[in-house]
Amino acid sequence: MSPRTLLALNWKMNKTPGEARAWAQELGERYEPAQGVHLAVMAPAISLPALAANLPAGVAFGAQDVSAQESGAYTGEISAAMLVDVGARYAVVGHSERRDYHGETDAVVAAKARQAQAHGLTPIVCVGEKLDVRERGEHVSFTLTQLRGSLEGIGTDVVVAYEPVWAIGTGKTATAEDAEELAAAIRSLLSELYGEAASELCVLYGGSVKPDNIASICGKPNVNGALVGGASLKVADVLGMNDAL
Ligand code: 3PY
Repeated sequence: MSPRTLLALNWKMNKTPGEARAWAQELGERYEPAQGVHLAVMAPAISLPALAANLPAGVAFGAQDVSAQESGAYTGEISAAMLVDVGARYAVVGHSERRDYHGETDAVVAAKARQAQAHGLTPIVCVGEKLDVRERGEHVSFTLTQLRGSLEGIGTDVVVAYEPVWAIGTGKTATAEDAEELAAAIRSLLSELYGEAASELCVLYGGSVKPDNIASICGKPNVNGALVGGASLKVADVLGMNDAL
């Protein structure tokens, strides 16, 4: 059985709680679930209660990060237990913006993913190479090494997002073939780590996904959906992507 399609939205640091509420209400008025497509919104933590109260039934939500710690003297951190308490189902970990701007290593990413899983959240583990790595032809080995380190001690309730850094926020999108090359390599690594369960896991592509390119990228055999940045902010674009899948 192939995994169902996950359309995961990454709002990044956009929308106030009031704007999140209005977005969720607008979605509720216009959203028609697409067969086999699971929609989930990754929002700033402060907006999660607004999503919990206003998203239409069947649409999940999650956080863009989670602490690697259980609780205690970690000023500014948000714990997995806090996210679960507001109804979150997912936590993105290891987005390239956190790896770059907050110095998160593979070991930190794995610790966050373990903490998420320990509380029943599904981590969405992000990996992907920068442009110089791709230009040297080392993108597959780089991404798999990053993934192996980021999955240390992680069980099978996990989603992997391949996001080439050169395609994030640049308007440049990987071709569907580029996405499939890495998704297939990721699936092989998941098979080595998890055996047959790997065929059921979602491998997403992320990086400048929009309504007009999502179908070709997600039409590839090893790509089970997308993690979407800019095009996740307008309900019309989200409906366009949902319908295209
Ligand atoms: C993008 O599409 O820019 C993303 O970073 C999605 O996570």
